[in-house]
Amino acid sequence: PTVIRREDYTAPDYAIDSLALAFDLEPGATRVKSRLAVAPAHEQGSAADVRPLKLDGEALKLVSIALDGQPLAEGRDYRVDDSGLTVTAPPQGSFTLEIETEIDPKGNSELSGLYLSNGIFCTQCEAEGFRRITYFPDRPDVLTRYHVTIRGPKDSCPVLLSNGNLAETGELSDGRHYAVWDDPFPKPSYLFALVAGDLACHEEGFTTHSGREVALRIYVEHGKESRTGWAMDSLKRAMRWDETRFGLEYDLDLFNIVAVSDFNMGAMENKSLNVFNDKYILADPDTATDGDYAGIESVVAHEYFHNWTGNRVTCRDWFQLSLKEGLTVFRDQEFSSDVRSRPVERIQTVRALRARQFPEDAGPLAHPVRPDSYIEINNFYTPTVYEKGAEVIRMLHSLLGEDGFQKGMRLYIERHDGQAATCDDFVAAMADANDVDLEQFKRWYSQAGTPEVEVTGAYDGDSGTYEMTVRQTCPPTPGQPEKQPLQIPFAVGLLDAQGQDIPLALEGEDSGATSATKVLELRESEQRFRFPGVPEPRALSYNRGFSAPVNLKSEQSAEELAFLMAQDSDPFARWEAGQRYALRLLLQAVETLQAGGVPEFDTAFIDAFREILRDPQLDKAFAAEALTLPGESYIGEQMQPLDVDAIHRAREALRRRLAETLTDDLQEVYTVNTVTEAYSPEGEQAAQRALRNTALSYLSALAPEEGAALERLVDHYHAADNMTDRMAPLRLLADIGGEAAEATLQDFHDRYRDNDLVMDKWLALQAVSARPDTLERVKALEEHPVFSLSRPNKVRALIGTFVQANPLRYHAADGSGYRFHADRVLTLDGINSQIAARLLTPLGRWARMGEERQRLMKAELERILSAPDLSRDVYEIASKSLE
Ligand code: HT7
Ligand code: ZN
Repeated sequence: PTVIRREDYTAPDYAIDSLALAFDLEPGATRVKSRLAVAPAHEQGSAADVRPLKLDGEALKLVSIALDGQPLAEGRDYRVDDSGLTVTAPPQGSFTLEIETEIDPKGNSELSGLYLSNGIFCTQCEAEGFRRITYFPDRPDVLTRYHVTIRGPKDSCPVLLSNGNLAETGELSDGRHYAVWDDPFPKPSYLFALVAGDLACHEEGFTTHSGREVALRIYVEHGKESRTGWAMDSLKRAMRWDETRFGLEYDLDLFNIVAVSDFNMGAMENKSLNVFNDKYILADPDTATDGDYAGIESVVAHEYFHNWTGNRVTCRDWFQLSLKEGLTVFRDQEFSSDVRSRPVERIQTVRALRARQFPEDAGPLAHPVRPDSYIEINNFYTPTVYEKGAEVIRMLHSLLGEDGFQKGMRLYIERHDGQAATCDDFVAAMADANDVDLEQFKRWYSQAGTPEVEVTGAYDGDSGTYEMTVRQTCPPTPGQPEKQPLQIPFAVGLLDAQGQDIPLALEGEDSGATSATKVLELRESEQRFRFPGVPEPRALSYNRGFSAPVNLKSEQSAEELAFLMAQDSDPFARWEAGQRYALRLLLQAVETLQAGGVPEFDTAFIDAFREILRDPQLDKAFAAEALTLPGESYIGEQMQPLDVDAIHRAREALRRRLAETLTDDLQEVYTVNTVTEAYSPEGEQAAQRALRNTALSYLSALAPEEGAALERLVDHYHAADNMTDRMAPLRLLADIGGEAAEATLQDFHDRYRDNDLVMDKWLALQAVSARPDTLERVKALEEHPVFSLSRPNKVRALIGTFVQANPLRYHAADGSGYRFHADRVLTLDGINSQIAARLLTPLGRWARMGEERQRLMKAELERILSAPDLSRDVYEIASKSLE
């Protein structure tokens, strides 16, 4: 397959000033007529300057093509191949091209282009789905005005939607009707959308800051409308927040959201017609957890925020994807931090970054935030582009401050509104607005790998000076053996013996610059920073707030970590100290278990846990995070070869030790945090549930298979009046197994068998179970009527959960997990190659395993690679995974 390289970018030869599209909807044979107003994008001094017009197209049946009203002849005027259609010798100057194609929405199992989701016509065009609808320059730097006519049956498609404003509706013969939509904003083809079906609508209004009345409509399948309230509320709050914090207002009179049940990702920001996976719209207390509510709030906000960062200013090419995604993730994270608890949001973000992006950056698929090449762009919607991309934006925010960052945003939008821009354009706007040099900072966009930072400190009692030496390195990644130093904002603090922050100013700075947290600017491989006039510190607190996405190499003593865990004024650093301490104990326990011993755990750590449990001042959501041990996958990232059994046993041993020693405190926390008011998904109530369910989890580690602990879980489940409290014990029961667990799982199944989203939870609960027979169970569940390989949510819930979130059973020593995994990837590749490729990535982490597992994993990758008719998507991931 062809490798597309960033350095080969060339501007388009033609502009498409307007596009009229007319759809005649039929499930198996939809006709699409298009009229393109084509104009040369380059000076054409003579006929010799005229270039061929290349249009992308895939899986299309060409019905007719005419230029300025004259039919074209294949061979003479145009040629067609697998990737598109070329008009070989167009006339000089502007012209009109009319094309008719036929497509098959019903047979479109890729869910890219126009497809049917449970009888609803819907589109997904990012990144390259528009070419599966009609022939067109399907690239983000071709911005066009769209005029769309949709004709369809009135009974099955009473709702006909596209982007922009509704211009006209009317009746047709044979029970059909039509709607015409006009989008006044030129847009790239990836933002085109069409939806047609029998949908229920929840409508409310929003008045923008400047007084524009906007109709907000959320469309869902009938019967689901009662679950749209939270999404609507989230949308309104997001719209207001974007006005207040970023000064960005909505620009049309209508904003539509449609939720469908079959969707390749979470949601899509099509101009004024966002299309969502049901999962990120539908919620009520009985069926959605607090986490689901938070997810909906953030994804609804994320897609809305794209209206400015992505749609009004879009990407020049797909290498610039992080320009819109990194920035928009940063914006949705800030929204969540402003409306929820900032420290808890930061902790959860970092947990996710470490679980997904750090492993990617350390593996065979590592790539820069702005990649240099790809075979299939769909493979680059990655944690690196999204989440590390957001960290890069956050570092700019740290370096420039809120005012400086917003100045940069204003300049960026002023310069590039209505354009397709690059990551360099964004950084240039930030630099110019603040009159700073960000050349070195740009390395964050081009250099892959997670940097490592090592800090050592020395105190000179005579002069009262603390000197910090900071070294940075970055490990080699594929194609990048050598790395250069990065510009890193690195936040540090010093704590005195009482746990108070020591006010800090760097040598040479005036006293006005003194602060409790100092953001050091790292630029070289090794730098020294001197803080004069300070008392001897008791502990050093670094990378406060996770100011940079780096790994810390520095060793801190157990005492220092326990002290920071109890005292650090920076909540993130306080949580981090607990994680580092826990990780150290767990890795020691793994070694002990491997040597046949019985692990022991520091009482200082257990005491620190007790302090957290007993601290009434502590935010409960923070306490829940602080009491959660690092997960098995994250522990596994810190060791090589990875021993999944020992890790599981070590973590269980620490959980049990904590539960046994702190039983009374856990019981107390469990009891006092019972929520008695009517359900609300946020605030103190959600925090109480998080803390109470964390306590429940520890208490279940007390001889879980018998007596009181088991009873408590079953009672908790039956007493619950909301999904959060039902899921928490059920997840624990699924690990324990036995009669009580089976009965409760059956109860859950029977109660929710008609709710698609809840059945996904039921599948996932069983796929993540630590029980030895989990793989057999997963295979049995594939036969359940609710499961289908053609439905991405089902695949993710059952197979995705097993291969990504159950290291213990996935890495079974006999290779059965790997074999199952490869089999499903191969079958799925013939159905939906995007989903198959995403599912495949865990096989690429073979280098972390012991010899025998490495051999088994590589053999499966080779088996995949040798299969006939492999998609580009799967080929790229499998071949890179073996390099
Ligand atoms: N910009 C979107 C990314 C996307 C996507 C969404 C749904 C299905 C397929 C997709 N391919 C790419 C979603 C976002 O990041 O906001
Ligand atoms: Zn996005």
